[in-house]
Amino acid sequence: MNNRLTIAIQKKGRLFDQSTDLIKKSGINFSTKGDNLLAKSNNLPIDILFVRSDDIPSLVSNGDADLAIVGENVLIEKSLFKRTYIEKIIDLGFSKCRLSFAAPKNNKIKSFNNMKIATSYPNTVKKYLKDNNINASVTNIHGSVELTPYIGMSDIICDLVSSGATLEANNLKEIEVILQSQAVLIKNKNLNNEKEKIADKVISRMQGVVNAIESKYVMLNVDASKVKDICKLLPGSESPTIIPLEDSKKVAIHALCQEPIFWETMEKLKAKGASSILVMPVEKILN
Ligand code: PRT
Repeated sequence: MNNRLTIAIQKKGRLFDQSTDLIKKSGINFSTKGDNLLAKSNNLPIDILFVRSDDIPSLVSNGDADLAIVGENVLIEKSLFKRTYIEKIIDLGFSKCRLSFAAPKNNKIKSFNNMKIATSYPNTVKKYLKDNNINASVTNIHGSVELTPYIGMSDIICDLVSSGATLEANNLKEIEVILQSQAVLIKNKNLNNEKEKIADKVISRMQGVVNAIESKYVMLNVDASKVKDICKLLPGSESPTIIPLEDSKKVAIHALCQEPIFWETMEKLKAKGASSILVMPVEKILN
């Protein structure tokens, strides 16, 4: 039996660069040549499969891929109204977007009842309509959703939005968000023991990379009498290290902060008497 773990990622598109980056930062070495659909890792029993996002949920549910990175919007759309064998494991924090209803700017929408809605996410939209007792018709269209109100195909659309520039360019206004999405790591629920062990290693490493993204290592000096005040200001730090300094009234505080450090936080630290405040990036964390 082949016990190499298969990780499916998007072949090309918005998720590709950050998915390959995450895999490489997790210590899985592989190289791709041209249009190859499969890459074999040379340091772990892992194969990377390059596929279309749309196909990822069914590949994982059927066990043709063991782990995968996909937009949560696609996962939800493809998993609604059917039984799947997929587990969501990690919110990866990139490719954030939202699925929203939008209408031509001059259209004053009071209710979605009896509207014609065009979308590439028919299952998600139908579920939303059902949950909210709205009676409307849904047309599935794969591209150029924004054009459909102008050719009479729809009254409103439901599409992904990130900056809002596409809606703006098409003279559409966002009316209501029905789903927030980001890239997620998913896993087949029925892996054998051998694959489960490799998957655990990959998941823990990927979690370590994701944890490190917002984390910072903070170092500063302060009067020993101010340690408590300063520690209260360090966001998401469990137990800072306190180090004596040559000047016996002072100590150095070193802390791993698992939340972002903004300028405002540094300014507050300074106001409480901290000096030489250094904020450094963290590459990986293994908890
Ligand atoms: O791989 P496959 O070809 O099957 O999928 P795809 O064509 O959907 O790929 P791609 O690369 O377009 O999108 C992959 C994933 O990126 C999506 O499933 C989302 O999870 C995520 N993502 C994040 C987005 C966006 N942001 C996004 N803005 N996907 C699409 N868009 C489109 C949106 O459809 C609209 O046309 O960008 C336009 C709106 O962007 P703004 O910035 O103008 O608002």
